[in-house]
Amino acid sequence: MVRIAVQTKGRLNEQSMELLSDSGIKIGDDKRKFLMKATDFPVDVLFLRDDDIPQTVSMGAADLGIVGLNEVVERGFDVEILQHLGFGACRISLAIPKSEEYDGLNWFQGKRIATSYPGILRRFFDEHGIKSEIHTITGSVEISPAAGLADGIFDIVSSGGTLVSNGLKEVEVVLESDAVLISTKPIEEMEAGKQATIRQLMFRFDSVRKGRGKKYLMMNLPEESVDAAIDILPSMKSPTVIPLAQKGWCSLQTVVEDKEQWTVIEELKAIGAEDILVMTLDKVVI
Ligand code: PRT
Ligand code: ZN
Repeated sequence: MVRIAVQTKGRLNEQSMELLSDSGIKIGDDKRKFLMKATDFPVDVLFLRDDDIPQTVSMGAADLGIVGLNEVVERGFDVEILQHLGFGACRISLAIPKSEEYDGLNWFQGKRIATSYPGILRRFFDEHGIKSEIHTITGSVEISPAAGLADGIFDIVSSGGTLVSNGLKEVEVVLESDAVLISTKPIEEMEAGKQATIRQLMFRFDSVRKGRGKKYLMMNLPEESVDAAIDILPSMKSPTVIPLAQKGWCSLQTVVEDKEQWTVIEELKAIGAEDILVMTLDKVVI
């Protein structure tokens, strides 16, 4: 049995559970239980605060964990990063009041910086020879400059909206983060049964991730436009082209990124594509 630690509630919980469920790992939704067994896969899920996941995994109380890279780096426990999971993207950045003129890292010399990530910040400042007072606070770091508690902050930024609404500007990105799958030790060192389950799990996570943000396109196309279509389409290998009963026409099928679907559709229409179908992709198994 492989035990995987997941955030109980918070920003990563929903997407972690969705990833497990899309990977065929179903567990009940009894919110009172902190440990739940999957019904059809040799996995149980341990629910924890995200802060506790790296340590729990490093101690071996869970074999795997899904947690933000920021927590892994901050806590510094000895764990392996097996996979980036492609959600929970954010960065940890230094920010200062927007009225301040910023002329580089030296701005931070001798300043007071509020953060919930003192470990990462201390290392970054040490590497760059910056001596400043780091104030560790949990809770709303972004209000500390306006409250007169700090000159700047070091905090998680996603859209940047929180900084703007607190009169701050982002001046240095120190760490780019997303949710990662961590393990107690390298897979090769695990016992054979666990190893097989973990590899199976990683394969499923990877397939689910590859299917996200993609669409499957099907269209009818004049045969003489196939070369032009291949130039437009950034398909996985090359698009599938099937002759149609109607002479001179074929059916072309391919996969495109969500974000480029409209541009691709417009370009395909311009070279004569008709009856374009856009379908949601569930998984991509390569
Ligand atoms: O209760 P528990 O300890 O488990 O959870 P938590 O409150 O410590 O963490 P939670 O649930 O807020 O975040 C979990 C993880 O989500 C973080 O460790 C990051 O890896 C990731 N993540 C991704 C984020 C954000 N995006 C994010 N935007 N975590 C926090 N934020 C906050 C940020 O602190 C700031 O207050 O959102 C605000 C900034 O957002 P923007 O969009 O205004 O820039
Ligand atoms: Zn936390």
